[in-house]
Amino acid sequence: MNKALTISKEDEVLSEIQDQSGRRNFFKKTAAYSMSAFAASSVLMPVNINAEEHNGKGDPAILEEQVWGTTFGYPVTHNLYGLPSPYESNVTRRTTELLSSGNMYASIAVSPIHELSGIITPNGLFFNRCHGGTAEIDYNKHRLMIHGLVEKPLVLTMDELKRYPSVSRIHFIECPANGGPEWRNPQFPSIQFAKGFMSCAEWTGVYIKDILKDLGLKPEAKWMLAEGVDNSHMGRTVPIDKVLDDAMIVWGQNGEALRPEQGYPIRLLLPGWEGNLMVKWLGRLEFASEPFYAKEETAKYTALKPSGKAIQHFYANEVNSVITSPCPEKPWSDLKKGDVVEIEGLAWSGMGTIKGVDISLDGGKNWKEASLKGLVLPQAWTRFSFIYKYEGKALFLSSRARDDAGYVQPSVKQERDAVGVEGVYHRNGIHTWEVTANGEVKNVQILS
Ligand SMILES: Nc1nc2c(c(=O)[nH]1)N[C@H]1C(S)=C(S)[C@@H](COP(=O)(O)O)O[C@H]1N2
Ligand SMILES: [Mo]
Repeated sequence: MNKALTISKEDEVLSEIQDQSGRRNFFKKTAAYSMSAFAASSVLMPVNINAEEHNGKGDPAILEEQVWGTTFGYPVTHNLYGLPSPYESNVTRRTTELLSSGNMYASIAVSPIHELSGIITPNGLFFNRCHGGTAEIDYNKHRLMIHGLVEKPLVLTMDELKRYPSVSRIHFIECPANGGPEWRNPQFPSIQFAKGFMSCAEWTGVYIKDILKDLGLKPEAKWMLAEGVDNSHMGRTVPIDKVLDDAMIVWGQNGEALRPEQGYPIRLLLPGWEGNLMVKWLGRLEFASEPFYAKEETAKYTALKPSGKAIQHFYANEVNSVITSPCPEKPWSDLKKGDVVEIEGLAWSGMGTIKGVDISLDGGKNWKEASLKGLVLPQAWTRFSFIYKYEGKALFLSSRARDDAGYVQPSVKQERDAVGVEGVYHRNGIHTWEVTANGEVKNVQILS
């Protein structure tokens, strides 16, 4: 019997996966803290703010009248759909042939996660992973078909779908290949390429369980196929317990309609699970008693084990974190010894809510707890902060997140010992930046 068919609960799905890989249970242990090491900073004066220095040099930015103070600005008729300041024009998604399978249609544009504040990714910067280009769908010609093992199959227009009472939830989406090119070695001197296969937004839509109340799910229905109408016709099968728990069909992204890049007019949202499962340009949901074994869950998106066998259904993205400041794009080159600086980063877990994040300055020998700031929500980005007095010395700066499901981010060594280096997906080993004595930041991996 197919093992997957015996799975009845999300928890069991997860623990089964963990048992199969021998990986998660291994890491499910309480972190041992070493509170020794470094003293907390007492000064909170931000760096490079020195009124005397500015005035003394006769800073024209203060002393001279600027053109924007003496002329009218744009009329309100300008930019009726607002755009960022031209001075922010370097803040964009980025792409490289290294991450493409031969063309820019089956490719990825990664998010500048180091340029973001808070936990929401603006729609124009949300990462875009597509396998057949970004479909531009005519809202009026799009339908959602729901069929298979339901009493009353249904085809909905988008207006009809939106008559369901809506809910809004903040969740990250992460491609399970985030960091995947770097299983063996760091490849990118960049946080955007090394960790930017993810973003976080407020999504608005309807729970599938609410639609199913009208349709009457047959008891034999154990799996749901979600299929896109884009050129890739991406299809993935979702176990029914996730569908009946928190799976959503969403049409809203940060207060406006989904962007074409995110699946306009609708996509599937499965909080915390692999981005690949969250089918964009969603056209069809089919309920069945068995998984569909779609291309993306046979040829790809499986987890290779050191034995050479692969785990086929592997869903949640595990607890993870990265320091976003400093990073290669945001070095510490202008810091002087004694400057106080905020180390900031993002933590997330597909298994639950972030409980804490620890920071190490010595590549994982000693750890100290960072503080979580702003909203701390399940399956959402969580921002962490650590105030640090710069000593002008080289550092190995790492972050280690913990979630309320009891998981702790593994070291790179633990991860390699458990799953080898042949994989593409689900890297969550502790990420380290080397900060050189002159403040440059390099992408490194600590193997011990
Ligand atoms: N229909 C369709 N859905 C899709 C894809 C696709 O190519 N076609 N790409 C998937 C992958 S691999 C990921 S990681 C997420 C990325 O979501 P985003 O582009 O909104 O960031 O969408 C998923 N859904
Ligand atoms: Mo993906």
